[in-house]
Amino acid sequence: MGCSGSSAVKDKDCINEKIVLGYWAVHLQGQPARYVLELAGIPYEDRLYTMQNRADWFEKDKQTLGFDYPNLPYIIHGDFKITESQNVVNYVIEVTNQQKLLGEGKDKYRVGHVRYVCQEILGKLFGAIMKENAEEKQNAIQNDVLPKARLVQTYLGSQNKFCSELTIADIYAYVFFFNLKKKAPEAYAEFAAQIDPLLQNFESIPNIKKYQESERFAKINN
Ligand SMILES: N[C@@H](CCC(=O)N[C@@H](CS)C(=O)NCC(=O)O)C(=O)O
Repeated sequence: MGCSGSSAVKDKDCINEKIVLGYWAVHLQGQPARYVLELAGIPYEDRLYTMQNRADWFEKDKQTLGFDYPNLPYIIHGDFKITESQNVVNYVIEVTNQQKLLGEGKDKYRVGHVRYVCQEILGKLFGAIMKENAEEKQNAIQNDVLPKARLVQTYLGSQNKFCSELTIADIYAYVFFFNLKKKAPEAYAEFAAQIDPLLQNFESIPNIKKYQESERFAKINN
């Protein structure tokens, strides 16, 4: 269909519509968008797909919801429908007026480094932990994941967030290290002293604390 003119992101047709975020009930590529929505404190529908009911996505919604590029995660906001995880995050940041999460001036691109590197190693971590052979799994974590994770840790230094205010860099780093800690605790051990404060800082934000104690979070806690 292509672009159809420059309608405002928050146009009158969708402003009163509830945002629907569709994604698997896991903490991977769709999780940063959940955190952005939780930080905003607005009601949204967290539409969870599970492996047990994967046909709900692959055989039903993927075919029928009308996406140009059907994939998970997705956003439906009124008639507006988008996919691609980074695109989805950018949309929820803008529509919830949280552009400050992107950083300002050159910080925007420093924040971008952390965001995109963490997204990359999150994907590689997932690939590694799916390996059934224990040695191959360890090698993949050591070679494909940890070198860049160490760069992120060095860049963080002794701070508990990357900039003076919370940014999307903290959210992506949180999601990556949360998974590393949970799925490969032995690999996480070398990061604990420096990264635990970043995890704790994020978890102490009132809206995040409330979310992580809620039924919504429990449902994806696997
Ligand atoms: N480039 C896409 C990749 C999305 C992707 O690989 N999604 C996985 C889950 S993380 C999926 O299961 N998609 C469902 C599908 O392929 O239909 C993005 O960043 O959103």
